[in-house]
Amino acid sequence: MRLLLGWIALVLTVIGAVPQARAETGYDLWLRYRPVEPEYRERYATAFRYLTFYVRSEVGETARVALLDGLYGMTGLVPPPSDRIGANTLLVGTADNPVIAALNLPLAGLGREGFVIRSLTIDGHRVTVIAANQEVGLLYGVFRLLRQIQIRQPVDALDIADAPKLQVRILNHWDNLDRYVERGYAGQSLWDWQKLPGHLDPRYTDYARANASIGINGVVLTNVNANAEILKPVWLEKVKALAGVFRPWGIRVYLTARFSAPIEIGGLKTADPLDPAVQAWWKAKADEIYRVIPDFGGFLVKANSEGQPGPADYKRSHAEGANMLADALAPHGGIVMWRAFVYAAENPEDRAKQAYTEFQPLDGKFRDNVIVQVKNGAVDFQPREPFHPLFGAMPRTPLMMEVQLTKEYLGFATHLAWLGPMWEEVLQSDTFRPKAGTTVADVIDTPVRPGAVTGMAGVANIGSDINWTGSQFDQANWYAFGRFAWDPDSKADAIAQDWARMTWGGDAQTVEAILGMMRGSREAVVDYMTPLGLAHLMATGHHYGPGPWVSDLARPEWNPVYYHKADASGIGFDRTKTGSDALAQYAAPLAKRWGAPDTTPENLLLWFHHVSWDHKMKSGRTLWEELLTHYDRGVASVAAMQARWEGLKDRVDHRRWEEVRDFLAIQHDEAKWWRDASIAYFQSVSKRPLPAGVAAPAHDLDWYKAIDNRYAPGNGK
Ligand code: BDP
Repeated sequence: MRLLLGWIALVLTVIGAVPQARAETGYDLWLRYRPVEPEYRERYATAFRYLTFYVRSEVGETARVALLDGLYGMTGLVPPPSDRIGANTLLVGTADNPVIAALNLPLAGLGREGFVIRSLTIDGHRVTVIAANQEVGLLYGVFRLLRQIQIRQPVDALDIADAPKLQVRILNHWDNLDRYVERGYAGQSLWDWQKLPGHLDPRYTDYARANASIGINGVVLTNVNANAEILKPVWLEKVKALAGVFRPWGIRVYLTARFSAPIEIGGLKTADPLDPAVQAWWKAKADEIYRVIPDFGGFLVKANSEGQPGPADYKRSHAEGANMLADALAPHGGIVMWRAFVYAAENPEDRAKQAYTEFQPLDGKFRDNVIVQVKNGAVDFQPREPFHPLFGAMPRTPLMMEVQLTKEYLGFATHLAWLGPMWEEVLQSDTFRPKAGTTVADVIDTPVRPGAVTGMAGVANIGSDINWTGSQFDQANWYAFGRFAWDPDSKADAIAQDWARMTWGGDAQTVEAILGMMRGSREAVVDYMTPLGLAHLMATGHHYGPGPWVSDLARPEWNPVYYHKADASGIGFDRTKTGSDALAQYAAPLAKRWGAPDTTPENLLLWFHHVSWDHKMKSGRTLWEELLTHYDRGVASVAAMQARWEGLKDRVDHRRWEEVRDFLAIQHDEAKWWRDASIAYFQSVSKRPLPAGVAAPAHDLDWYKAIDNRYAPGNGK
């Protein structure tokens, strides 16, 4: 017995001594709010000893509770409410409150969602103020103040004024009504439609809180490959229930609109956008939606792409289709996000060109409440693509950028790939339109006319998994999306730093190691999957693993061989004048720079050029050797991440640590799989030997070709 008690005591001591050992699942995301270290506790507890929070509405109340929740978690104290402003008061309120108004804070230019956080002296007392024009601004201000504490910043000389640069900061959920998530690697859809509206899963609130904490203010609930059912009354009641949970967090709901809905659920014979009966049907539908959900955000539409119905079915343009829906929503203040991700299986034009060809001539033809949603690159969410040529090419049309958080083409949830650098790379690309120095970020955050809608969309990576995103590190991509949508000029590294500290704890050594892993992780994926500007070499359908040899699919552009065009002479897609001339869709200085192999950045070389296997690279190696170097570097980078993570074993709670360790091991195996399969295939085409020191693939090409992963998750249905 004594021995047993001794053991219990020992175990308790150990647990007490190593608080990191407590199992965490990742459910708390970057909002862990663990107690701050003793040396910080006094500082934060003192600064916010009392709270004066002027609440006017549901959103204000949400902000107040979120604040108390965070402060309590981190300092162990709940500041008592106080109606007189004395020393160490945290004062929170909107500009229409006389106490706030009297402070003359610079709120004028900050709009609905902006806020000011300031350290002030009022009547000789040190006070901290969070002020905003609307209560939703207070919500964002509260999360910003909490972040200061989470990352252990001083709070005694605060002077922050901030507002989002984009209006619509929205997640696109590719969620089907049966809870299957297209390209989802994190379990089922969060939306438990069958139990809605009767049961509101508390997770909806946790989800909304996480979004609000990073400024996301819109959610498209349904898949772009749309189902008209969602527009039926019984489903709208379910949507209303979700909208009710999200509203206090400043979030609006949107739906995808299936273009053929008037036929499928309306009993009409046509969905022709110029047909008065069709127009009347959509108007009535919009009126009905707004009766149920007065602050409904609007529609997201994928039309005439990958088999979806659309205006072209009636020989109408995308503008005619979008405008018809826009007119139905306009009286209620709703918007249409019309996707430019358009390519048709019947169209022989280079797939990278089709969106521009179709949309650029429509510049200026869309209603004011239409925003065209453009993917970051011209093909399809590849590990690396040059920015989409439509950015800067439609100066009279609002454009929003769409990025993919869910890693369909970057190894699913088990590959650690921090996407911040990819988004920063695209956003900071110079479009040269209308002049040098106009970045993609400038294009999307400068309204095309005063008040014109702006935005950014992220294809969600969120599902029912306990850790939300399928892996701990994919939470960083959700987090980063919010931060970039708030400020497209953000720096990925600064975001990673905040995320790492909030998610894994404040200790500098841990954060540095995690940042070291994150920084190079996207490039590692590029290296072992699609180096030097290659793209779309993934296996058919599910896109899990390599399939560069695939050449037997019905349409040319479904086949990886279409994208790499490797033959005995060389490899790469000629998009110059001698080839598809997709380059002509970019501004002249870029077309010129990228028009010759020598002036094209090597990381885009094979996107634009078909070059010989013996082409001399800057390193002095031939292209063939360079390709091999990249494959090896990719695998080595994953091994380096594993080594770093090993070093964090006792610094990170065990459950999350083990999950990451296991996923890195999977990633390492799969990086080798990519490397070996790619080398085996390209060697069969290039007929070049492997230089000394480059390991031969573990198996022959047929072995890789025979791999069948037909049940890999997330495949489109
Ligand atoms: C592709 C996905 C497909 C989506 C499509 C889209 O494979 O599942 O429906 O994008 O964005 O990359 O519409």
